[in-house]
Amino acid sequence: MAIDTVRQGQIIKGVAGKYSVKTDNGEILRCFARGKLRENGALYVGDYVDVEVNGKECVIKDVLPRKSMLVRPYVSNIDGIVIVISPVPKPDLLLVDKLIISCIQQGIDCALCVNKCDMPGVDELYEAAKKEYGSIATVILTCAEDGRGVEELKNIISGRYYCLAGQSAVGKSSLVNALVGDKIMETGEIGEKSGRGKHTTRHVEIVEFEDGTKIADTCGFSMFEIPLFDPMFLESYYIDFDKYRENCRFRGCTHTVEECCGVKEAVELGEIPKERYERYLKLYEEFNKRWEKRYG
Ligand SMILES: Nc1nc2c(ncn2[C@@H]2O[C@H](COP(=O)(O)OP(=O)(O)OP(=O)(O)O)[C@@H](O)[C@H]2O)c(=O)[nH]1
Ligand SMILES: [Mg+2]
Ligand SMILES: [Zn+2]
Repeated sequence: MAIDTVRQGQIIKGVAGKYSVKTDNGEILRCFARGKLRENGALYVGDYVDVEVNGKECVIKDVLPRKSMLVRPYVSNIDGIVIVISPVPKPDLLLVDKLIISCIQQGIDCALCVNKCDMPGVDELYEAAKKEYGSIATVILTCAEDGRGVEELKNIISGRYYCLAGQSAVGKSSLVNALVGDKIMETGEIGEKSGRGKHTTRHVEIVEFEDGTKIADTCGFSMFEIPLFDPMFLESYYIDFDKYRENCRFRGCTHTVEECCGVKEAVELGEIPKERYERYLKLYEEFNKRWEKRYG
């Protein structure tokens, strides 16, 4: 059969091998993938693709080069991440640290949103978040229920394409609804006993505003391993250590066992939060173990 046209567009949703591709003129094509692109993990939400249109049949046949890509959450071409935490479920700041490393690796922006500001314990969490991450990311306080801080979030993402990321049930989909002003995303509940979320969102989906701003709602997660690299480079992704690194006596100091270490001194003086540094040590340890076993 002759090919009618080849169209270009962006994948805005992918569920079970079916993709929604939005073309430049706003049309949504329902597509399947071809050949190698059918394999798991070959296509990301956010990908710009070439689509062959044959009457009613639309087939993705090519992916254009990606500007950025993340595996957790699974998105591409984003300009930045809004990491969401809340008092419940209990925040996992090691997960936040890892997401920030991913942002720096990909050269994209990072904001931290402390959601559910109507809940007890949020002030302490917000203060801790500003202390730990204030020099790395914009930290904001929001409430998806009553709309507090949502305007500020809108300003951060304005004119760009961000994804929301974080644990299940922190309120990512609720924030998308608050931004849109309508309940377009399904939201979940928190288990009474476990205090954990139930993984309500099962696929990534991009929502676009009239001014071209885009936000991707994503699936919550609690486990995430950064792709392995030599542990000696881990510290270079801690940009809040930058100011103190020059005070280290040894070049290539990992700020772990070395003497005369500027980073350790800054921790002693309270300039680098102790909790952030201790999580760095934990991640460094994890990386070392994985690095030693890298050949099986
Ligand atoms: N009190 C309060 N509850 C909120 C707020 N935002 C979200 N919630 C509640 O938190 C629960 C989880 O919200 P979701 O938006 O489904 O969370 P999610 O991060 O999208 O979760 P996953 O899709 O599983 O990753 C729901 O019961 C929401 O009503 C908020 O600002 N304040
Ligand atoms: Mg959700
Ligand atoms: Zn050092």
